[in-house]
Amino acid sequence: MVLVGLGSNLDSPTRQIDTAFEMLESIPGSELLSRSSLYRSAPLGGIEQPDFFNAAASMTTTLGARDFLEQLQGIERARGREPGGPRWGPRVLDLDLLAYGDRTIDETGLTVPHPGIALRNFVLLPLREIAPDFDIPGLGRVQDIAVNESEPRISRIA
Ligand code: A4P
Ligand code: MG
Repeated sequence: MVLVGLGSNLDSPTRQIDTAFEMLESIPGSELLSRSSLYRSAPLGGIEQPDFFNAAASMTTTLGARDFLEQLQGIERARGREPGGPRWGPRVLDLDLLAYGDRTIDETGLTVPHPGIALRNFVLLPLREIAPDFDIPGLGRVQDIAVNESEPRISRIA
């Protein structure tokens, strides 16, 4: 199973997330298993920008991790994501490969599990809905990873 994090804070974010789920369904050799609710949260990272909308998906794929990430990046581009832009800055669509089965990968341009998982409620809360028993390499079961009490506000909206 692979886990994907979705985020958007520009250009009708809720519509961006809906469209992104549809586009995930069309990745070759892959199947969308489940999608989480949508969450709205304050931006993390200190840049002044609109609230983010986040969600997560669980999928299966026959693609390798790098090919799968390239598919995610292709979807980001197709949605008009501009290359460059500040780290943690605003974006039309951000798709992160959160986990790829039980694999641990640390290569240029590909770190799996995604290093932000345990630090971010906007990742953890949607993941708890769709994959509570999933064992994230190095972190353990999703439902056992503590939420970050000091992180800014987050609410489930749909
Ligand atoms: N990359 C390496 N591993 C991965 C992976 N597992 N998944 C590389 C996705 N990408 C991976 O990504 C930069 C590079 O990371 C890519 O070229 C890829 O090869 P990016 O998405 O272009 O850069 P980024 O998003 O600016 O950086 P980063 O560190 O991925 O930031 P995040 O984690 O995406 O954070 N606040 C709220 N509330 N909600 C959010 O969703 N998102 C961000 C962006 C900031 N604050 C937020 C949110
Ligand atoms: Mg990213």
